[in-house]
Amino acid sequence: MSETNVMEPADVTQTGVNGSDLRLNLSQLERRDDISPEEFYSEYFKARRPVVFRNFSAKWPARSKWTLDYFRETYGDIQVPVYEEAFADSGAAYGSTDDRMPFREYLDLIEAGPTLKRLFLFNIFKHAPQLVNDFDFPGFARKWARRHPFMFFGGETSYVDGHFDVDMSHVFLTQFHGDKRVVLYGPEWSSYLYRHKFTVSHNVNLGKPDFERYPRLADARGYECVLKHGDTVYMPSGYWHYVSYITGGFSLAIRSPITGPVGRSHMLYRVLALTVGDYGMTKLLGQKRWYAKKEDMAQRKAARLP
Ligand SMILES: O=C(O)CCC(=O)C(=O)O
Repeated sequence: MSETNVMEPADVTQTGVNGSDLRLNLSQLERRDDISPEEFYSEYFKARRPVVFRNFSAKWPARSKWTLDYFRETYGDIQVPVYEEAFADSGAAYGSTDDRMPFREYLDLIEAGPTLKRLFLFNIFKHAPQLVNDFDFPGFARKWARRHPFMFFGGETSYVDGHFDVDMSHVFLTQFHGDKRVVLYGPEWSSYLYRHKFTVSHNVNLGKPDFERYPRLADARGYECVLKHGDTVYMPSGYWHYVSYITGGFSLAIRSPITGPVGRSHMLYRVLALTVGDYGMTKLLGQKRWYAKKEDMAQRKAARLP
């Protein structure tokens, strides 16, 4: 995606909410009640501009039907993959876990109080395909998007480190239960966020940023919002997102793949960089040494920024 496509935040207020660090240069994300498909396409989708919709899910049966009790009672026996380790600082991949438990137990856990345990990119539809009848795909979501809706669950205090999605999809993340804070940065800020070479992630904890180690973070301009029941955030392709759970809760992500030859080649490049470049270097140097090298390269690159 070309960097000139990305609109810059107009109103940088520096007013963080819900514990956000005021030294991060974040403006509150615009919230819209009703947007026509035409307006969404020209003002947001084409302009790669994030926004919070209040009514995206207004007519979905899921809006009132999908509750902790509903999932516990109907799908409580499913064995779910549970994540805990954040990948910042650890060198851990965010796409794998061996930890499993019955869905019922997991939901009890996030209802009981703070826990770092999360369900990430959880494909509940594999177990319960009928659940897709509880929501509508937006008109532009073609076959691929319809096959790849995912759910995300997390306990109070859990968080997902900053990253952007390797498939470069546009994401519509709708909140059903609880509140979560979402921080977004456009792809043009990657060097200021100390992105690790070949990857879609960094070593920065945007929840507790270390400005001594990452001074250029303060120069990146992003957005933040708090998603509540019924809100949907539109995250344009290539946008960095950091998510923290203010209370235990869950959401549904509908993803729309990037289209056009430029978008597709960008996606292919990202997938190749990660699968060949990053994994290849990990094999060659070992996880620890390669991670230290990526961090060093990110630091050097940020130091050269104007
Ligand atoms: O809401 C979450 O837990 C994470 C969302 C996310 O990373 C995504 O939609 O790509």
